Amino acid sequence: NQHNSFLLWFTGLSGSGKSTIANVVEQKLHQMGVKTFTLDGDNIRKGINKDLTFSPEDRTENIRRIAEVANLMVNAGLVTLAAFVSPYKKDRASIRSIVKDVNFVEIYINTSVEECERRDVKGLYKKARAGEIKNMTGISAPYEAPENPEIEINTEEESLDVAVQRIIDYITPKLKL
Ligand code: GGZ
Repeated sequence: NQHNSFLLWFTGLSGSGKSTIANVVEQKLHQMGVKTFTLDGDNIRKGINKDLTFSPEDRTENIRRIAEVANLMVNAGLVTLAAFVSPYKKDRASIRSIVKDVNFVEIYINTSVEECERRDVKGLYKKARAGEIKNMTGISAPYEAPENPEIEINTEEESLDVAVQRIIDYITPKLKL
């Protein structure tokens, strides 16, 4: 099963649904016989990037290292999925230049901060409101929304299944199955 490898980059607020969507996309790709790897906060911020905070400078360094690692994986032939808040436009633009532009698919998980705060899966928004967490994206730190993402998902209007299928439909023609 030969395929072209590329990077699916999921950006959006904490709790927007990035990891959930990425995980289902990955399952579907496996069913299609595609070799994948997913990078997310669990395997990156607890490992290679455990020295980094959520300051603007450290977020930039976080994304730079992830982009370099993702580039190695893409070069090794894996469809690589990455789910990170990645709030800064300039950082996302630099991913695009680290990984070749044609291999980069930016997927904007557009969920309003109101909805993310309502879900508050990890209780982080509550802590941010109480001042226990500083630099919380959407509350006390910026999120610069993508203007021209390859794919935009509005999780408040679109079901998980439909969103996943749209992503699969976008990438299927890029795959040599
Ligand atoms: C944003 C934070 C913060 C702050 C901890 N701001 O929903 P989560 O928990 O699992 O995803 C968030 C994750 C963000 O890490 P990233 O590496 O994706 O961020 S960035 O791309 O901006 O470097 C959230 C948790 O870590 N978290 N504190 N202050 N998210």
